[in-house]
Amino acid sequence: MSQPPSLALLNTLRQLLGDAHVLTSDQTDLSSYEQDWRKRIRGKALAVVRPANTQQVANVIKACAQAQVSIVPQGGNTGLVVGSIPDDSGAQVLLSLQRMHAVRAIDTDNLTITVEAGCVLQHLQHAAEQAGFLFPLSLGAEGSCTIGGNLATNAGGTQVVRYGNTRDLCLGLEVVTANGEVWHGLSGLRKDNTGYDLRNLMIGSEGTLGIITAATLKLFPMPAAQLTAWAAVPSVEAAVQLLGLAHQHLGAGLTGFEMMGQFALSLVDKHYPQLRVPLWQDTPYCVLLENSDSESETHARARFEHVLELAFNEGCVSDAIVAENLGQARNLWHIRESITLAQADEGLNIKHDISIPISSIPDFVAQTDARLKQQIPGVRLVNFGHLGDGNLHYNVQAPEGGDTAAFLRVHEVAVNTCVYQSVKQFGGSISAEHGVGSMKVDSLPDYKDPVALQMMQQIKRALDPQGLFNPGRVVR
Ligand code: FAD
Ligand code: 2HG
Ligand code: ZN
Repeated sequence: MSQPPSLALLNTLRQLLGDAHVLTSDQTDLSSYEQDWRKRIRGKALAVVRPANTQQVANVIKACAQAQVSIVPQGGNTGLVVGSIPDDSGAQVLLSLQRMHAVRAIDTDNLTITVEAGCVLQHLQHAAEQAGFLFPLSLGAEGSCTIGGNLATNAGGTQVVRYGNTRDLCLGLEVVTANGEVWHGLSGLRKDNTGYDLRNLMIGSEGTLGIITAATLKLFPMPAAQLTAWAAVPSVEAAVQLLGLAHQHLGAGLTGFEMMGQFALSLVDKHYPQLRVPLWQDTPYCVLLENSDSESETHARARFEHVLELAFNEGCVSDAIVAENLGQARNLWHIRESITLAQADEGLNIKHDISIPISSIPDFVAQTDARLKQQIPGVRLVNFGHLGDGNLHYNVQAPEGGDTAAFLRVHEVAVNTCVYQSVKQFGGSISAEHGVGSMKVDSLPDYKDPVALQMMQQIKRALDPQGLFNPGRVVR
């Protein structure tokens, strides 16, 4: 008697990878693979497979393609749009890249590093640092997210104002295609106009077009000094004005510009009082600025103080501190990076990751705040993010003391519609850096140019005709 197809596939996968690297729920607790980071959704995989090298990934894809079983790639599972967990069918294979974490090469003359997709971002940063260079991608989840996941989502983070998104940091990719072939695109070239840009097509495709197995990335010189300042600003307009001054007077030295609303900071103060959030009580917004200098700390400090002095005189800063040492600077960044956790501690909430032309952000915030406050009396807005990139995390928390689950049930759809309509009005995007995943896939037709969406669907069909790579994510 022949085996059921799923059992036959499991046996093939075990032959390809060894029993220890094909995990099933009858033997292993798979919750860390099957549940999203926010613990809002739990799927069920046929199996979690953990290949050790590119050839094994290719073999897994071929076996799954033959069995017509779909595949969900996963790195650190820190994504915030539910794109890296299986659906609840129990029929999908979850492909974890975590065992593929090697640094393959560093070329100090070409200023490049080549790493495998499962390399954790923080390890990559350390490897670059040990070689005397900077790999500038930085985000709150860097201790567990992987470079493969960063590339697949085109992650942003806190250095984009100077160095760009993950896409801007990548020169070459190695990718396994939907029929199990390997595209050897690990070029360290800064110029290559030999046709369509497949690298940039794969970046940001969230596992729907190919499995990224390795990447060649740009390295940068280490700055001689990095200074961090924390400024109280009287309004969003003032924060935008401060950004203009910082661009004008720090030039390429401006490497970070984050804005944080008073309520967002009050949550950090409430849940992590040991972090001692400065200046938040008497101001609607605070700004975190970073100045990287290729000369010296004295030079950096003088330039920073000059900008802040101008800002005081123009009235766009009411108070400010410049970190005296690395420990203080780290603490200020730690406060910024703790908002997500503090918000989770406060209870279930609605997240938005939006971008708007920077010039329109003050009006966007004023109008959307007013609409939401009218729609839901007592609603609490957790507004923070990468103002230097025009990217806000315009998150929405239930009124104090309310039933948070009921809040989501009753208000989530209407809140999303209100925020997205406002984003549309101001010419923005409903996903700036986190991606589409399954959370935003049904909203895309309302907010994306229809011709662009059609081309995306055509590309998906061309590169993954069986629809086996992360189905139901990004495009339907
Ligand atoms: P996963 O979550 O495992 O996967 C994300 C997506 O990529 C999924 O669609 C998955 O299928 C696909 N994928 C993963 N690996 C591969 C691969 N090798 N090949 C093909 N597809 C693959 N994001 C930002 O942009 N900026 C931030 O500032 C930021 N801060 C965060 C802070 C916190 C506390 C948390 C929890 C998350 C934050 N994120 C941020 C979101 C998240 O960390 C990023 O999206 C990150 O890039 C995901 O990496 P990962 O390895 O965890 O990917
Ligand atoms: C950040 O910038 C992340 O800290 C997470 O992108 C945003 O928690 C969020 O909404
Ligand atoms: Zn962010």
